[in-house]
Formats: sequence, C-alpha cells, structure tokens
Amino acid sequence: MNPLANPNFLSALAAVADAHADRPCLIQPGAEDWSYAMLTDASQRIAGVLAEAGIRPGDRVLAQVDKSAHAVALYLATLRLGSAYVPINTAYTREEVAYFCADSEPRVFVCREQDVADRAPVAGAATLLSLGADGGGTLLQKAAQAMPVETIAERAAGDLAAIVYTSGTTGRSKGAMLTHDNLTSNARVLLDYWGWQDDDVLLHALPVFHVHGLFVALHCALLSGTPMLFLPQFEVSAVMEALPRATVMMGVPTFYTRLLERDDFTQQRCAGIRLFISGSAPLTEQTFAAWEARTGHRILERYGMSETMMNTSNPLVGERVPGTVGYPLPGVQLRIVDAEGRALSRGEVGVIEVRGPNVFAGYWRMPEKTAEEFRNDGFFVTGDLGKMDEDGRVSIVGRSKDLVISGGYNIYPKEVERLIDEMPEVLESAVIGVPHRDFGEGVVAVVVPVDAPVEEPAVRAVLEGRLARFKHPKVVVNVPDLPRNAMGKVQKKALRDRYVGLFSEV
Ligand code: MLC
Ligand code: AMP
Repeated sequence: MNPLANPNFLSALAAVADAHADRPCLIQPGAEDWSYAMLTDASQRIAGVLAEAGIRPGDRVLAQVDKSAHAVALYLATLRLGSAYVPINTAYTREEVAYFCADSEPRVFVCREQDVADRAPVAGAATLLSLGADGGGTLLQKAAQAMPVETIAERAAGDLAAIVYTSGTTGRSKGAMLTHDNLTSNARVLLDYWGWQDDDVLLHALPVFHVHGLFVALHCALLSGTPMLFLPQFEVSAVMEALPRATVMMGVPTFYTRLLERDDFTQQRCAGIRLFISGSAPLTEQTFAAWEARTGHRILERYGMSETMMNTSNPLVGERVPGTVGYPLPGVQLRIVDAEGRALSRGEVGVIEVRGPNVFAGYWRMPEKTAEEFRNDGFFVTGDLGKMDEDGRVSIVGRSKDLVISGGYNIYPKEVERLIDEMPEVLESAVIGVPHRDFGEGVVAVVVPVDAPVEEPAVRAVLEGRLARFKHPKVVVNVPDLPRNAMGKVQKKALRDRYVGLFSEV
C-alpha cells in the first residue's frame, strides 16, 4: 500500500523517517544523538507497550512528561496506534491534572517518574506508566520487552489525532480536538512558506506540550527529515552554545529578550542562522529593532493558537513588518468582524475569525461551547482583536477574551481569582496582566481585603499545590475597592492602566 494513502499523519512522517533513516534527528548536547531510525524504533516499541495496555484507535494517551527524545517517541507511538495524544504542561499540579484525567478519560496516562505516587489517585481507570527525563520509568522498562508495532493504524483525515487543552474563560479548560488533516495541512504549508531546506538544523528549545514546540517546530523538522538541536528547555547559556550549529530558531518573545540581555550574544554567534521565528505572544517593536541591530536579522513573526495552529505569517521573502503578524497562510481564510459578526473594512479593528483546513474539529465533549465559538459558515471566532491593512497584512491589537499571556503561557484570570476569592481575608479580587520585561505580561492580583492587607506569601500559600506556579501572581496589590462600570462589571482595563508601570523596575 502507498503509505501516503493513509491520512494518519504518521504515515507522512514515517515515509520521511524511512527515507532519512541514518540521518541525525534529535541532536542532544550532553546526551546521545538519535537518528531517524532510532526514533522510529523507540516509537514502535512504545507503541507495543501502549497496545498491550489495550489502546485502540480513538483512545486517549495523556502525557505529563519532561521533554526528551522518548517523549517524542511517545507522541509518535500514539499516532501510530490511531489514538489521540493529550499533552499537558509539566507545571500543572495534581489538582489540575485531576481535571484533565477526568475530562479526557485516557486509557493510558504517562507521568514523570517522580510523580507516580502523587498522580496515581487521580489517574482513574487509566493505566499509569512513567517516563523519566533520563530514560527511566516503567514505560521504557516495558518497551524493552515489548513487541514493536510496525503497522500504522488507518485513520480518516477528520479523525482525532490530539487534544490540546486551552484554558477557558469560565476557568474550565477546553480540549481542542485536532485532526490528522489539521496536523498534515499546517505542517505542509509551513514547510513551504518558511522555505524549509534539506540542510536546515532547527534549534528546538520550546516545551513539547503546546502546539508551538510539539507541532509547529517538531513537524517542520520531522516532515523534512532534517535534524534538530533538541534542548530540554530554554536555558540561555545552552541556547547560546547551540546557536552556531543551527540554521533556524523558533521561540516565544522571552527567548529573544533573554538572548539580547547577554552582552556576549553577537552577530557572529548567529552567523549560520537563516531564519528566526517568533510567536505565541506579541513581539514588541523594540525587541524586533534591537534584534535587527544586534544580529542583522529581522525576526519573522507569525500568529497561531491551539485551536487553529498557525494562521498567519510574515513572509520569508519580502517585508517583515514589526508589530504585524503577516498574511493569512495559504488555505487559511481570515476576516475581521464586529461584535455581530459583520465583516469590517480594511484598517478597522475587530475580532479575528478564521476558517481553513488548520481549524480544529471542536472542543472535546463541549458541543455548546463549540457552537458558541463557530459561525454558521464555519469561521472560528478566535477572541483576538486585530485589523487587516490594504494589502492584507494582519496586526493583532488586543484580545476580547480575558487572558494573560506570560512568557508564552496562557493564564485565565478567572482560574486564579476563584481561588483567591476563597480566602476568608479577601472580599474580592481581580487578576490582570501588565507589561513585564521578561515575560511580556506579568500576573498581578488586585485584592480588596476584608480588613488587614493581604500579603503576597499568603496568596502564594493558598495557590501552592493547586495552581501551576507560572499562574501565581508575581505581585499582590491591596485596594479599598475595584473600579466598576455602570453594569457593575470590574473594569480590568482601568486596572491595567493603573498598574502599567508596576514591573518597570523588574
Ligand atoms: C516559568 N515561570 C513563569 C513562566 N515560566 N512565570 C510566568 N510565565 C512563564 N511563562 C516561573 C516558574 O513558575 C518559576 O516560578 C520561575 O518562573 C522559574 O521557572 P523556570 O521553569 O526555571 O522558568 P524558565 O525556564 O525561566 O521559563 C521561562 C520560559 C518558559 C519563557 C523559558 O516559560 C517557556 O519555555 N515558555 C514557552 C511557552 C510556550 O511554548 N508557549 C507556546 C504555547 S502555544 P517559581 O515561583 O516557582 O520560582 C501557542 C500557540 C502559538 O501559544 O501561537 O504558538
Ligand atoms: P494558546 O491558546 O496557548 O494556543 O494561545 C493562543 C493565543 O496566543 C492567541 O489566541 C493569541 O492571543 C496569542 N498569540 C499567538 N501568537 C501571537 C502573536 N504573534 N502575537 C500576538 N499574540 C499571539
């Protein structure tokens, strides 16, 4: 059978891996490099373990694991069996994980080795396996004995390939259902749009539990059979060291600002780079300009989200304009509408809506929420505010959703406010994001105390173990009352304006 006849995205990846079997795939400074053949072999063995655990097409595999070559193999093994990969942030606490387990009902849950005892009570009916960053854990013990699975499950283009959780405005996370066609179409478009070359080497320092690191970055390399410099996380010295061997780097804006802070970060260090790509959060015009001044490179900014993967991109050839996210990618339709869904003219600010093969199939087990966020003609309402200029170039100017993006991670204020409001010494709270030099936006809790001021350690203590630490407020401010509009709604914009300079000293 022609492997490409199977719409399972892994068919396309496997064909490339076979054609590049002896090529390096995951170059891991300080650890063993993996060839494409090694990745295939590891993923076939892990698929054997998952199959023994009873995984069938459509079943979910929940993964809360450190970044490693085996974590990539686990993702590919899940696709091989036609099951859906459900990656979650390693920072999530047991309480948060309990929700993802209950909601996604995985047949297998793979957690970090050190988390087994803590996660067991929330694993439900799932088989709990573990994976250590250094290769330890029950998954690989079993894989050493398992019968490798060489076949790739037949899937339809519209079948589920992954569920990516994205926080909801009500505080309840929604699982965005991504199909094989979503993954395939977006990866193919990006390879072409960014001119991926056979001698490219991607510097991969992003986490592999969000679409940026897991899909955008990984797929570009895997679908072209090119190597990645695969770093366990963004650590500025390690990135500096790897840069001279790379040709492409993808990152959130914090990667770029942290590199700029290093005096020894020079143009020579990126002499081999052909493309720097930024996304997941706004890249400021200052960072764009400082980067160009230091390196001679104009960063290519693109715009995406978990529900749609990549929507727009600045061009590879042609003007990359700071403060804009470029043009809709081929096949992606994008329009700017008013609150009633009426199309706006060029230059007018409204909500961004998108339609195309990249747009997800809906929210997992939330048909009402899905219906609310899709128009009748199939356009998805992103919740981002933007405008399109005369030649079709898109700029993002804000968000209609109450969301903070800090270092590329999303934080929904409601989730934090709900826990702070439970404190007996708090009357009410409002959580906002204000400009932060390192993270783009920093989380601030504005609190109305019942009596004595509420101190930051008390707030942290309440959130500890319940909410991932990156969501914790970096600062707690006490106020006698919250500004409200005539309808009684808290005016977050007024608060953001009031505290705009709070982190200017940070
Ligand atoms: C870590 N911390 C953060 C944070 N990351 N706080 C706020 N925002 C963040 N993003 C906190 C930790 O809780 C901890 O606090 C302290 O900082 C140190 O933790 P760390 O793990 O050592 O942090 P660091 O390594 O410095 O991480 C920063 C970072 C990382 C920017 C490298 O956050 C990162 O890799 N971000 C990338 C996110 C990403 O991939 N987003 C893509 C989403 S997909 P404490 O209190 O414990 O000391 C998407 C779609 C699209 O948006 O378009 O791509
Ligand atoms: P997530 O839900 O984690 O996938 O985050 C997606 C959100 O990140 C989008 O809805 C945007 O608000 C934001 N985003 C992604 N890329 C950009 C960008 N280049 N500029 C501004 N915001 C961005």
